[in-house]
Amino acid sequence: MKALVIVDVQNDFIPGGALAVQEGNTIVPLINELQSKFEFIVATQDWHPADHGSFAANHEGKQVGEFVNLNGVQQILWPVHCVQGTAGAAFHPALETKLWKAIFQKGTNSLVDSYSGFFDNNRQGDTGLAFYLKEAGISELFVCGLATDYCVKFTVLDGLAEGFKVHLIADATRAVNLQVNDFDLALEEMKAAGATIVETKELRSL
Ligand code: VGL
Ligand code: ZN
Repeated sequence: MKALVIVDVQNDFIPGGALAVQEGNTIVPLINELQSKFEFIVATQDWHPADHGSFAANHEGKQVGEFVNLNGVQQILWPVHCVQGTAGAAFHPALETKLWKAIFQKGTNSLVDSYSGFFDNNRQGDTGLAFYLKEAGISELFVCGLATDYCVKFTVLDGLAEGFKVHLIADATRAVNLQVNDFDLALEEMKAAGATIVETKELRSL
């Protein structure tokens, strides 16, 4: 059975938010349309404690975009974003949520970042998403959301590593694009790992 996985469509990743992804808002109507095609929908939510180690503000003298060593893992520093319980961490207000089976929160351990909806970046922490999907008989994932070059990409790669067939719904994602071609590079990386790239319009007939 197939599932739609909606990654991090939260206010802080929308223009006006703390870690705004350009055009992040434009995917919301597409994702709402896609939801009507799926019987099984889950979402992930970036959900950091205020003292999270990925925030530049928590490293004296460090700026956004610089790197630190966080518990042995190289970590790029982000603005403070998606702090638990804040408006920035809430889902986009126009995003339909009532059909969701479950929400998987990630990035809750201050000592490690978690781009993937499945595991922390050092793979120590497990959100339970893989087990949950397998228990439900899901074998095929359709992934959309924010951001293509970080949380979407790592969710796709871990989904493949966990043995799921994975499709990226490319037009229902947007990238941070720290470098201008990061969206394209992320797509290449996902394809090389075994993901299929699809567009919303190909799913309209499902
Ligand atoms: C994300 C950077 C930091 C994402 C989350 O959702 O892609 N990116 N935290
Ligand atoms: Zn984050």
